[in-house]
Amino acid sequence: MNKPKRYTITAALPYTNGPIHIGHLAGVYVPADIYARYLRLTDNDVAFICGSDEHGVPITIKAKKEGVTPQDVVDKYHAIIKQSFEEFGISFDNYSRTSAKIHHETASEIFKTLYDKGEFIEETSEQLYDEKANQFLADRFVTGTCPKCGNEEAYGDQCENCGTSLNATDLINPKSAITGNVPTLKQTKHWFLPLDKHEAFLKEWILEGHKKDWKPNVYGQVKSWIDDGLRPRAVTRDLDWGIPVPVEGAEGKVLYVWFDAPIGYISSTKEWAKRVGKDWEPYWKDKDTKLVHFIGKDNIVFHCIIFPVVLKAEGSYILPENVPANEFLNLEGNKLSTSKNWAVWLPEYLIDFPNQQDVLRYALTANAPEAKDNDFTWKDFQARNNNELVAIFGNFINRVVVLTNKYYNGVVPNPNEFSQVDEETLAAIKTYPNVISSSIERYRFREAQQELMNLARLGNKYLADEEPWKVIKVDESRVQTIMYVALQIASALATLSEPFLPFTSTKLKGILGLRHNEEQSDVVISSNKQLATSHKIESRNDDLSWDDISTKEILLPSGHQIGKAELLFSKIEDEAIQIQIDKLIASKKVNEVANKTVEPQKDTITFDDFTKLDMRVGTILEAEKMPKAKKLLILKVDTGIDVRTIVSGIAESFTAEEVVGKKVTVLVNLAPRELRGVESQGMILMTENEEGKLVFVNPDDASITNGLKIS
Ligand code: B3M
Ligand code: ZN
Repeated sequence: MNKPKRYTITAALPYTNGPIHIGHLAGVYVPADIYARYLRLTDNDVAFICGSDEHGVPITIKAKKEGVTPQDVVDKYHAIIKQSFEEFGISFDNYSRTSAKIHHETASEIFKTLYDKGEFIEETSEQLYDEKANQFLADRFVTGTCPKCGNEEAYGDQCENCGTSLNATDLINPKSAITGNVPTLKQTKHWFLPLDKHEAFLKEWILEGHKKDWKPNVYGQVKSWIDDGLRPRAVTRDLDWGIPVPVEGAEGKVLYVWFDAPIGYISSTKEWAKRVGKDWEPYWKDKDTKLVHFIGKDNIVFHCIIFPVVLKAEGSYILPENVPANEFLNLEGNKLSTSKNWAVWLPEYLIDFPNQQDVLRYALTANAPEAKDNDFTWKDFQARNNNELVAIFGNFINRVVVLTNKYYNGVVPNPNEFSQVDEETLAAIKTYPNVISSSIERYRFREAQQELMNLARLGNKYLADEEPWKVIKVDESRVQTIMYVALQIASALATLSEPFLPFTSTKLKGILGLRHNEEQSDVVISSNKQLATSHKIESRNDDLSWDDISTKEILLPSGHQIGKAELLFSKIEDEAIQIQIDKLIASKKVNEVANKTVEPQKDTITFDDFTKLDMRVGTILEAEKMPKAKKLLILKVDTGIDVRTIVSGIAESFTAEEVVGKKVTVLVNLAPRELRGVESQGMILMTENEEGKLVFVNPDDASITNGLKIS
């Protein structure tokens, strides 16, 4: 498209069933924020839109588990998510929620329009039903084997292993996620969006139209779905949490969460427009608007096929120009998991690393899973900070500011004659905005950030080569020029770092005495403002725009007063990293215990009851299989009192040879019992480990874990 008149940038609406973690940040929010900030800096009209996705099965499952209502769950996490985004500097123009009235209205309206246009198929079909829970099972209420890749933990709407989008009835061996029951089939009426009917449009729009500009991972996934053949997809559900289906004869049914959630982008835009006194419609309906969806790879089908089909069928909307989905970020070699508590949670990071938002933004971008899954490790995080932010960026700025204060009381000196190196350096600064832009515009944020660091490297190298601290002793006038050139680089860094390191940029502008452009975004300014004011000094220069860096001859003029040196970044010590690693390991353990199912405790007994049990240590002297009995061994056990016969049901776990010589715990005063004609005079205490194998009670055996029952 020609230069867009405006941009609508959306970031996937997070499910409101837990806080944000680094996987969400790396995959969606940091890249989207870099893009939105960059566009604002380059004087574009931008609406950066997000909100909480408050419907859908994961939320009802969480509510059931915690014994609260779905509304309680979403109220709690909406507040937590919204606040952590603000503190982290994600500069949404609006953060809404899908339980908002405006959203219910907008989603209902779009459904109605499609319904009235005859875009849906109404069909009664057999759907999975949980007799015990009295409920239909769709989406994440049901798990089973993926018919495509064989993953045994596929969900009723999607297999996370191969990415295939599924209907619940496609699953092999389905199982209810509520009760564990095998579902039955029951008839119910639903509305289906006939995706197959839109195949030609999708082929032309994506397969032909976006072959070159969409990321290969996105394009490839979409192509394979289309090639596999599209099928009608139900857009309603039998559930009591969601947006009621706004047509007659649909009582007790709600819109499918993936029908309503993307419409959340539209309702959030409406909410924003109303608040700032704008018209929302051009942001969604004008052909000169560039619509870009930032999402994770598991959301591709919904954003590239289903939502566009809805928009197209509605008729008055534009389609996304690009959907730059990222791959997944792993953590210390394992898949991030909310349920397994294997994650770095944003609210915790913000507490553990105060005022270090930019370090995490930097590390996540440096290691972003743009083309393939990537791994976040705390060691890498530390190295990125210490070896790059501190040693390169921070070090350069610190030297420039300290020396300018030392030699010139913080006043930018007058340059004298430029050497060839000076000229080249000044010319090189001017190339950076374009280089970085070109990467950002192709959604290559890692590359863009590397280029930013290259500018800091250029600064470091310039100072190291020119050695003003030595030259000052022999040629004071040369040092004026050197410091002038170095200050120009510092000033360029202050502007060009803004999309990537917004807090650092604000701080650096403060140090350099550049006025921060406070109109950039309302959300983030609130958190950046404290920084800006804490560094307030006489501002004489307006903030520079992105293009100023390549077009203005002078970025920081002679005579301009800068502030005192202050560290932009500080070293992260090994201890701080170890704390995080220990925390991860501990939280995983706690979670394993919490998720383990142990048999409930039996009724309390008295001490007298207990003293009735006579347990002794014994040794198995002989063992033989009970003829024609799969489970039984006949043992001769030395109990210390006597040698007696005990019949034990352990033959499926041990051979007779294996147990001879083993020390065991024996309940010796259990009333004798006859088993297959042999009298058993006691009982050996055993436990069953998690694999279902019987084992002797030996605390040193690693397979014996807490809570296993001794019997
Ligand atoms: N809430 C899925 C997710 O968090 C979903 C995104 C909705 S975007 C409209 O992965
Ligand atoms: Zn699969």
